[in-house]
Amino acid sequence: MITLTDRYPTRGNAERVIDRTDPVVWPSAQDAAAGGGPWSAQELAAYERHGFRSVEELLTPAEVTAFRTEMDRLAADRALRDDERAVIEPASDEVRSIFEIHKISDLFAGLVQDVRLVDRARSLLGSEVYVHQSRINIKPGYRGSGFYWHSDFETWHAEDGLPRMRAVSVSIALTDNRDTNGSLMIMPGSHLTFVGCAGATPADNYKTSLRMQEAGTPSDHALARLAERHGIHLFTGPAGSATWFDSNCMHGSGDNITPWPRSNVFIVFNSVDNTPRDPFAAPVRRPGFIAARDFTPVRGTASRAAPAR
Ligand code: 6CS
Ligand code: FE
Repeated sequence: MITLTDRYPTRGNAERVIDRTDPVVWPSAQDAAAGGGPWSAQELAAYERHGFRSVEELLTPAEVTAFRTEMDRLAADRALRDDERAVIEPASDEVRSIFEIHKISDLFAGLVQDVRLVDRARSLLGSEVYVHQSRINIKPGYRGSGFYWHSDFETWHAEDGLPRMRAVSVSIALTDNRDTNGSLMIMPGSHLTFVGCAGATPADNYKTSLRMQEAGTPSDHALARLAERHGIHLFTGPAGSATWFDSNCMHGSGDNITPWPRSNVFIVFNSVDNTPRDPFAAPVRRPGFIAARDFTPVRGTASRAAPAR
């Protein structure tokens, strides 16, 4: 039997910090830039260096209104609240996240196929892409809880079995992301370092990690080293703006005690050449609503939410 090398060992007895051995922008993307793809050569170079790229007004105000109304409808759905795909805030009974929204909602199903998202993901990953995970993080006002520092890839490698760093998240603001309401923070350049975390993955970890992540979080020492070297960038922007960020960026966000919700939709595109193997550091793989088992490439069409121009 062929045993797959684990390029990124994690969740052993001790923390291990190693260099990334995967490309950030995969080979064919440069051709796309040369051939007038969705990103310019300068944008690809900046993404390579920092691990992220933001786009102003990806969605029109009318589209933002449509998606936010749909988000409110989903969050108010009592049946969905009892569904495993809805994660409830620890300090209130409000919804913290809703997963697999592209399977629950027709409107969000259209968004994950939208060329404005798909073409940019294909260009960065250098291949056809499918949706590994979709979610809304509502982060309500007053008692919206944050997300501690982590690398998404560390979890998607350890618990979902993604072998390589060939996935990208796009975070789209559905409410204004302010400097006060718990907006996303990324350490620019941290995607080039992999922090293999100490501590084994507990059974059924996802049942607690989606509310408060413990396994797979770096030590204070490792975080201090990364923060000293890279600094911390806070992503603020009006509803409708978007940020694409590499799967291995060290990122997190604070609690929200302001009256203003910080609600974003996140879509994770994975390369069809990077489909999951067995988990690299977990007893069993996570359920399909967090780690898709449908690897059908997204087609890339005009969004149904976009008003006729
Ligand atoms: O475990 C996961 O897949 C999720 N957890 C976090 C903190 N970010 C990525 C993803 O939503
Ligand atoms: Fe994350």
